[in-house]
Order: sequence, then C-alpha cells, then structure tokens
Amino acid sequence: MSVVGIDVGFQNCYIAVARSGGIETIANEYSDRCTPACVSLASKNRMIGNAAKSQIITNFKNTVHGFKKFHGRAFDDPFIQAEKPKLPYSLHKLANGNTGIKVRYLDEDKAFTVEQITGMLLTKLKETSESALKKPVVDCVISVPSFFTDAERRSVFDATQIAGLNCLRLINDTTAVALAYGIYKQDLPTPEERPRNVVFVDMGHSSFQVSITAFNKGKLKVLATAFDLYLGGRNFDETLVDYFCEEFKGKYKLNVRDNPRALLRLHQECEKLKKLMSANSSDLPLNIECFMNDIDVSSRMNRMQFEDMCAQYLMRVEMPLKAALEQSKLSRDDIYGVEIVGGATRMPAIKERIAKFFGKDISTTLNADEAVARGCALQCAILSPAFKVREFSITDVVPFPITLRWKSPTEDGLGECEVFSKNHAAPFSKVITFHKKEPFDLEAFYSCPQELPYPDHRIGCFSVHNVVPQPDGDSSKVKVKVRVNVHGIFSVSSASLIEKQKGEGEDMQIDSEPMVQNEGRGEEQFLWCYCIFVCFSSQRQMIIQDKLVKELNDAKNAVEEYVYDLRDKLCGMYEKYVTEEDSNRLTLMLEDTENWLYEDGEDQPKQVYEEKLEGLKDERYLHLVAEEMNTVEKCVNESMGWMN
Ligand code: ATP
Ligand code: K
Ligand code: MG
Repeated sequence: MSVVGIDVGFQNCYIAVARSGGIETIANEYSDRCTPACVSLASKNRMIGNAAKSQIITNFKNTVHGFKKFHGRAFDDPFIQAEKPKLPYSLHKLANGNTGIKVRYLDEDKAFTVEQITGMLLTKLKETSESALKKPVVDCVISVPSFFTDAERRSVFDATQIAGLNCLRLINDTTAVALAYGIYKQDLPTPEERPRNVVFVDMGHSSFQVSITAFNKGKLKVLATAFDLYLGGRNFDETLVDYFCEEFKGKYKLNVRDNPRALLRLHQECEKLKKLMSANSSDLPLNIECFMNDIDVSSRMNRMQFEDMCAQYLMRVEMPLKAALEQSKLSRDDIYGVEIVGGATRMPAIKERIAKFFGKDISTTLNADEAVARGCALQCAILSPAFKVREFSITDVVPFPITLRWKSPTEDGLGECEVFSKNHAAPFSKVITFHKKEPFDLEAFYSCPQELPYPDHRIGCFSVHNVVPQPDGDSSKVKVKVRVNVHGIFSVSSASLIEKQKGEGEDMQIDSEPMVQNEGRGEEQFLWCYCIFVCFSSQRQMIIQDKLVKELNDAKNAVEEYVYDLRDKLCGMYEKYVTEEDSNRLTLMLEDTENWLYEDGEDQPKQVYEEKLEGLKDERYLHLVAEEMNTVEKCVNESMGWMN
C-alpha cells in the first residue's frame, strides 16, 4: 500500500511519500520537486506539469493553468465570469451548466470538465509517485483550501477518481501544515495542560489562508480558520503587469493586451521580477527582447515602488488574521508562535504585516513549499494500516454553518435547524430524531449566504423514504444521521424508523454527540434515504465515461503493442526457431493488422479489439515456437546448473 500526500496548488503541486526513513518530498522526471499545475493539449498528445508549462506561450490556447478554483462552479458563476477575460484559453458552458475548458486536442475541438483537467494533472502526479516508490500508487491524501465548499470538494474528489486514486482524505491546506508542524514535536503540553496555540498562515498564488490550532501531546484541534479567497501571489504579478502595460503603451506605443503571447511573457517576467524584489531592495531591471513587433523593451522597478503599487493588497493581509484571532477567542498573548508557508509569504511586506499584527517574530521553520504535501503524506500514513506512525488525532472545523430544512405540520409549514455551527468540530456525525407519519425531504444549505464565498448556498436535498405511522395512527420516531465526513463533505448518511415511545411529542430533537450506528436494538428499521440532488451533482457519469474510454484505448493499444512485440521477436529471439517462409507469413499478418488499426479498425468497440488480439495470440504456430524455446532454455539452464 502506498502512502502519498499531494498538495494540489493553484500554481504548484508537491508530492510527499512515506519511505522507510520517514516522510520525504519527491522530485519528478525533471528533478524538480515542484510540478506546475498545468495541462497542455496538442494535436498528437497531451503534456502535463513541467512539459506543459513550457507550452504556455507557444500553445497558449490549449495550455490550461489556473483552473483549481473552477472546481464545482457553474459557468455563470460570477467568479468564473470574472476570470474568463483574463485567461489565454477559452471557457465554455457545458450542457449541465458547469464550466467546461475548451481546447483543441487530437485535432478535435473538445470541452473538458475541470474534473477531467485536474484528473489529468493527478494522473501525472500519480505516475511521478509511482516511479519514485517503484510500485503502484492508489491510496493518497490530497489538500484543498479550507474555504472549499461541498460542491468544490466533491468536484476535487471526482477528479481523484478519474485519476484512479483512492483519496483517503481531502485535508485542508492549513491543517496539513499543522500536522507537519506538530507530529514530531516532543515538547507539546500534556492533554491536561493548557494547549500550545499556533497560528498557521499560507499565502499561495491564488489565496490567503489562516488557521489557529491548539496542540497537546498526540493531538491537534483547529480552533478557527479565516481566509481571503482573492489574495495571493498572482495579484502582485498582475499589478506589475498592469503597470508595465501602461508604461509600454506610452514608451513604445505597444498595446500589449492585444497580444496574448506578449502578455503571457510579460506575466512570466513580472513574476520573476517580483521574486527578485523579495531578496533585493535595490533598483532592478526588466528586459524582454523581441517582445512585440520586434521591439525590445526594458524598464526598472524597486521594492519600495512595488509595495506602494500593491498597497491595496497589502492592506488586506490583516483582516483574516484578525478574524481568525477573534473566532478563536484567544488574545495575542495566548499565541505561542506564528508559522508561515506558501510562496507568496516570501515577500518581505507580507511577513512584516503578519509579524506586526501578532506582535512577535514569525517562524519560517517549516518548508514554505513542501509543508502542505508533507502534512498530507503524514495524514495518509496515519490512515494507512500498512504504515506505523505516531498516534496523532486531528480535529478540524466546519468553515461555514450548515442548516437543515424540512416540511413540518407545525411552525408555518417549515421546520429548520442549524445542524453544524461555524467552527464546529469535523469530521462529526449527529443524530436527529423526527416524529413523522410519512416520507419527508431534508434540504441542506449553508446558513449564511452573505458570508459564503460561493453563489449557491444549497448543499443538497435528501429524501427519507418508507416512513409510515404507528399501528395506532401516531407518528413514528425517525432517527436521521447527518455527517460532515473526513473530506469536509456534508451528507445525510442514514435514517432508521424506531418504535414509538409514549410521551414524546416534539417534531424534532438533536443529539449532538456522535452516536454509534447499529445499536443492535431490535426495533430499528433501516429506511431508504437518498440524495435527490447535490448542487452541481458529482460527475459519476463522466467518470464512468472516462473509464470506458480508457478501457477501449487500452484494448486497442494492446493489439498495437502485440504487433510491435511480435515483430521485434521475429527478428530477435524467435529468429532461430522460425523458417523464413513462416516468418514472412507472420510479418504479413502483422502488417495487415497494423493497416487495419489505422483504417477499419480505427474506431471499433472494445470487444472487436479483444477478439482481434485473441485471434493473433491463437496462431498455433507461435505456441509451438514458444514451447520449443522454453525447452531449449530449460536445457540450457539445466546444463548451467550442472556447471555450478
Ligand atoms: P494556492 O495555495 O493559492 O493554491 P500554490 O500552492 O500553487 O497556490 P505556492 O506554490 O504556495 O502557491 O506559491 C506560489 C506563489 O508564490 C506565486 O505567486 C509565486 O510567484 C510566489 N512566490 C514564490 N517565491 C516567491 C518569492 N521569493 N517572492 C515572492 N513571491 C514568491
Ligand atoms: K503549493
Ligand atoms: Mg498552496
């Protein structure tokens, strides 16, 4: 069993694995531990990661990056609509209203779902882990931003399935970092002592996340999370891009925004300049040769100037820090340390603001790029029975409160109850008891639409079936189990009918302690409870479709491989055993098959390829050859045995 943790970033992905020596981050085939979140589709093939990144400018229409936040979002979503004009590739409204990514692939126009694109990226990351571990990788833990809602999490989860991964947990970025911080600490307070409270701050390319976590020996408990969804390294790149576009308009009469390639190049150069400015406060040059219309451009910038230009973004650093501290109900003095990760926290101005807010030096002991992946791998190790790791319990939080609503004979026809409050512990199950005479629906939604960084506050509608009155005509007691699972996804997981006990008349009652399922009481009767809809419902159909396509391709490839393999053998190891006449006959057969594959056999059902392969393998003559070879080999081996 594999133990793999993957940080799927907006810009950069990292993989950590467990090996005998412990947790380590691994490099891809370019000896790079960072794999760009980039997928490039072309007329002959697709490229993923570093190879795709090198296509960003040359094949800009079909090179997809910056797609992480499209997960679970409809095409009409304001966020998607705001991103759309900034993208070098096209988005497209899919039949179900979801966001499709339109590219030209294998000389055809295609609209991929974001699950498919992330699925491709994850497939690449899976392969990288497999070549490092030298064994198949299935089990893994993957990070998501703590602010991802149900629909976003479901969508990422679907992508993991497309990639053939078994995601044991979708873990929040900052929680993964907290685990990487805490699990090896020898000096944490005992469970009886006051916990050690640590702030974790992660600013990546697209967003800013903060969590405050309490540590005791053997456990961590997230107290609060806060975020700015739209504040990340890319805002600072864009600020520079805007500035130089303006400057070059005046200085060189260039309209950079009209030229996607030039604009992409400027983006890359601005990001480099931004990074240089983190280490260097002096005046730095920006030079791009043959930038546009054969013109070389050049300019200068320094950190102070840059920070002035970015004042509106720097101002926003404090808000999530403040929000997290308030929610945790701690004071600054209760904070033991502030740990920062994420590439964008390397900017001195960001560090200064964080340090100033908490009134203490910030710590950069964690690896800013790899901490999330390491935490994911640690969580995977904890969950994997195959790997021995220190016991460590993790309690996360529900980021947005969740309410259930149902039809009720009382209360103006509707009953409503907040089942998970903000920062409620997660994963967590609750049992809610209803008194009902007939089947009913439970509608789940996020309670505070105005706080929700997502346009649709509905989560799903769950139907509880087969509810009947008691023989005496009274209501039956129905126990419904609701749950926020390890992935942070909400569901109504089961319902059961319980014989009525006299003297209880309320319509609904909630048990807030997690209850053991199957108490073994004879009077419980399991009820059908299923989900009518989940917003932007998970894409099972697509996954099935992808699987079918893959199986079909595999079957076709198997025929092709067989042809190549046998052809090699005929001029190689079989040569001695096959007469020229037979060899010619077989070569002709292979040629026919190959031609067929490119003509009539181009587009056939899976079964046809399977039969073709069987037919080829059935060639009796080859069995004889193989048999003869085996006998010869055996004799050789035996004689070698004699010699030893
Ligand atoms: P997200 O967490 O938003 O999904 P991500 O995980 O891909 O994104 P990171 O890899 O943590 O993001 O950080 C990438 C960002 O950090 C980019 O904007 C990059 O330009 C920025 N960055 C990296 N190094 C530096 C540096 N030395 N100075 C300034 N910015 C930097
Ligand atoms: K990352
Ligand atoms: Mg990140």
